[in-house]
This record gives sequence, structure tokens and C-alpha cells, in this order.
Amino acid sequence: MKDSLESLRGEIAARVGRFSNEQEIDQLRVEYLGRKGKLTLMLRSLKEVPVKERPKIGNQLNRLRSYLEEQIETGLKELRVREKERLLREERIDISLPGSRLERGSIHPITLMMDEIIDVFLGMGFEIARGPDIEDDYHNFEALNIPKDHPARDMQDTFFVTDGRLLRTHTSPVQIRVMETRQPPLQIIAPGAVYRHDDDSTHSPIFHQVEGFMVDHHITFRDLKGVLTHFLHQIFQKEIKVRFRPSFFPFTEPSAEVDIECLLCSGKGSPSAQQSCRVCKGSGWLEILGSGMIDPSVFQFVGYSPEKFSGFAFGMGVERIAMLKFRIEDIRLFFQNDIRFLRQFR
Ligand code: 2NL
Repeated sequence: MKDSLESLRGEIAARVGRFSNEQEIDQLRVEYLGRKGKLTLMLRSLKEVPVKERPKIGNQLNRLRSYLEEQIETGLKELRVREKERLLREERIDISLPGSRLERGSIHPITLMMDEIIDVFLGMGFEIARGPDIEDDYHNFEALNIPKDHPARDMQDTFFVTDGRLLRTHTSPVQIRVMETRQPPLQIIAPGAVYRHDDDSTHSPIFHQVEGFMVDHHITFRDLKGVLTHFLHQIFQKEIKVRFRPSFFPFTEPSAEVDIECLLCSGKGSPSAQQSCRVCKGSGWLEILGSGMIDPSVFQFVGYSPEKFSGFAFGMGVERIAMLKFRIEDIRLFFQNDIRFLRQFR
């Protein structure tokens, strides 16, 4: 017993000291202090030791156990301190490293163009109205004097949804809804997205319009000319030439398309004797707006008396104006979201 106590003391002394991890300590605890641990077994066999020697050996065994327990305790403390130091060292944040760059966004050119158009009309006292993108046949066609068999229904290739509903092909239905619920005097613009089954370099299945109208007693074609001429002079930032050319729309009578002098050749049409202007194709004019006096049948649909009231209306494509103003050749560039394109409009 005495010999095995001596060798156990030596064994333990060799195992304590610097531990490299907690498992090593656990293993040591189980090996000596566990239920079948070497020290535990020796303490248990103390009763086989002669009575005379028992107190001395018992005392020595107990001291060895306390010593081992202390060593385990300080070993664990040491490990935790070392771990904390390692974390402090390795997880230190280097505040001198450059941060990750946040990209600054920019406003989409169509939003910029739309805001610019809206601002000019707000300056003339117009109100903004909005309405649903999904419409019914009545507000998109019928109330605008476009009956079922009218060729305009083919001209505007419509996207149909379920239950007879459709994606609005123009923002006119917004204006119909305003007239259904309010009485003149009114001057309203209806900006928004519209949808047509069309896709090439000058047509996109989704595009944007600003339409507008003015209704009161005694509104005339002179009001139409004055408002739209002022609008075009504001948008193109100088007193460019404006031309009102007879046209036809089912919802206006008379109707006029509005042209401005070509932005590239200033209306000359041909920059040289050999070739004609590539923007206006040599005519010297660019078509920019559609307009007219609101047809009496539209007034009847919304319950206005054509005897009491008159008004004008107009509509324009925002992409078309942005393309002419910024000299963009393909409408699809607006919808491809190529950052190199969009960045140019900061
Ligand atoms: C174009 C032509 C136009 C209208 C839109 C309108 C609306 C109502 C009543 C009468 Cl509620 N007219 N809108 C009138 C004339 C032309 O747009 O070329 N748009 C891109």
C-alpha cells in the first residue's frame, strides 16, 4: 500500500502542471477521482490496511486527493484565462482597415423625366390623380367612346387579365374616374405606368404616360394651345417652335397632334445636301403629344352636360420625351437596369 501510494504520487506529479485543453483535465479527473479511479480505489481499500497504519496512510491519501483537486481547479482557471487572452488577441478589430464601400443610387431617368413634367403642370395649377393599373373594359375603352368593334381596340394591343379585366393601355381611365366622382372646374394630370402588347426599339410592353385634362365653362382650343405651348417651352428650356396638326382620337373632337421643331437639326431637316436629319428623318418636326377638345359623348358617359361644360385633354409618352431629350436610341435601355446606363442621369 505504501509503495503504491508513492508511485501514485509520482504519477500524479508528472501529469499536473500545464494543461492544453479541458478534455485532458476531465480525463485526469476520471482516471484518478472517478468511481473506478486509481485514488478512489485506494481510498476504498483503506479498510484492508492494518489499523495501526490506517490513520497515517488515510491522511496521506486525503492530502493527495486535495492536491489533485486543487491542481485541476487552477488548471481549469488557467485554461479559461488563456482562452480569453487568445480571443482578445485574435478577434481584435483593425480599425485602420478600409471599410466596404456603399454604392450611392440614382433616380431612374423615367422618374426624373416624369417629375419634371409633373412640376410644370403643378406650376399651372393642375392636380395629380392616380388610379388602378388593372382596369375594366368600361373605364379603359367604353367610356372613352371606343366601342367594341372600333379599330382603336386593335391599334392598342391589350393585355387581358381574368374576369374581363385588363392592364390599362393609357391613363385616360384615371381621368374618367375623376369625372365620375367630381364636378368641374377641374384641371387634373394622371401620370403612371401603362401596358401594351408591343416590343421593339421604340415600343415597350410597359411604359409611362402623363395625360391631363381641363374642364370648366367656356374652355376653348385656345386654352389647349396656351397650356401645351407653355408646357413644351418649359420642358425643352427655350421657346422652340410648336405646331398643332389635325388628327383623330375617338375621345376628342377636334383632335390635334403637337409637334416641336427637331432638337437635332433645329427644324432645318437636312444638315447637308446629301443626307437628311437622322432624328426627324428630314421633316424638321418631332411628334411629342396628342390632344383635343373632349368629345361630347365622353361627357355623356360621366354625366356632364356638354351644353354647360367644355374641356381639353392631352396625352404623352414619358419614354418618348426622355429619348428625344437625352438622345436615347432604344427604349429597352430604360428597363434593362444596366448600372452604366442609369448612372449617367445623376
Ligand atoms: C397620345 C394621345 C391623348 C387624351 C389622350 C383623353 C382623356 C379623356 C378624355 C379625352 Cl378622359 N381625352 N385623353 C386625349 C387626346 C390625346 O393621348 O398620343 N398619347 C400618348
